[in-house]
Amino acid sequence: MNIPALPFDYPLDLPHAALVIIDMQRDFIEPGGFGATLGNNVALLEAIVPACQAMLAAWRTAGGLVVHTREAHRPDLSDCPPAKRNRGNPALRIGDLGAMGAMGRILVAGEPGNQIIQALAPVAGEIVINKPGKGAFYATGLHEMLQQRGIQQLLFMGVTTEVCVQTSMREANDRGYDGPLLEDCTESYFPQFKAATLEMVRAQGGIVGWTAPSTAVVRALAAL
Ligand code: TIU
Repeated sequence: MNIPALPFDYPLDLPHAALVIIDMQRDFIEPGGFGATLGNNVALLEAIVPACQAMLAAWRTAGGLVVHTREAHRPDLSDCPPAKRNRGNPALRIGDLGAMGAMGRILVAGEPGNQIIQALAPVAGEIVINKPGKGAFYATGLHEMLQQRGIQQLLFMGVTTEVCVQTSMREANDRGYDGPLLEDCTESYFPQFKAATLEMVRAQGGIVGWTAPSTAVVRALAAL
């Protein structure tokens, strides 16, 4: 199945492919969460949710494997080094109680803000991983889970484009996976960073991977 993509068409092999949804959690998408406390406009990120829903629905209908990640630390923060915690707003660090309190402790597993948004909630049979780093492969066992299932291709979506999505895509590339970044299903708090990331992923003949609109994948899946 050829997906129209850049820098050239992508040969999708559905039984060996997984859709990886990076960190579509309340912390980043909803007001009062970690993203907002860093001073970001979370409405930018919320705008991709309908496209993500359509892509996820089409992928599920086609029977593709889905991986959801959450940026999440243990409650004792033993997996959050000072190099990560001592960043951003000094009054609101990872592990602190968020601004309004309703989202719970920032980027801590099990807290309300750490849940994947309702619109993209995982269903039975899908892989859900908590990741302590920006990349989905660091300290998660994801590579082994994908190897057990014979997965070789990864389609990426989620937030934020230049931080956790790009890091995960580069980690995947080094581990032998390839695939497209779905350009309308990823977003950054900085539109220029999203644009630059799309460019750098597909530059130099696809040095990191491909970029494609999710509608191209949805159309190809519908024609199966
Ligand atoms: N998931 C992810 O990208 N984590 C971040 O902290 N991103 C920011 O852009 N801050």
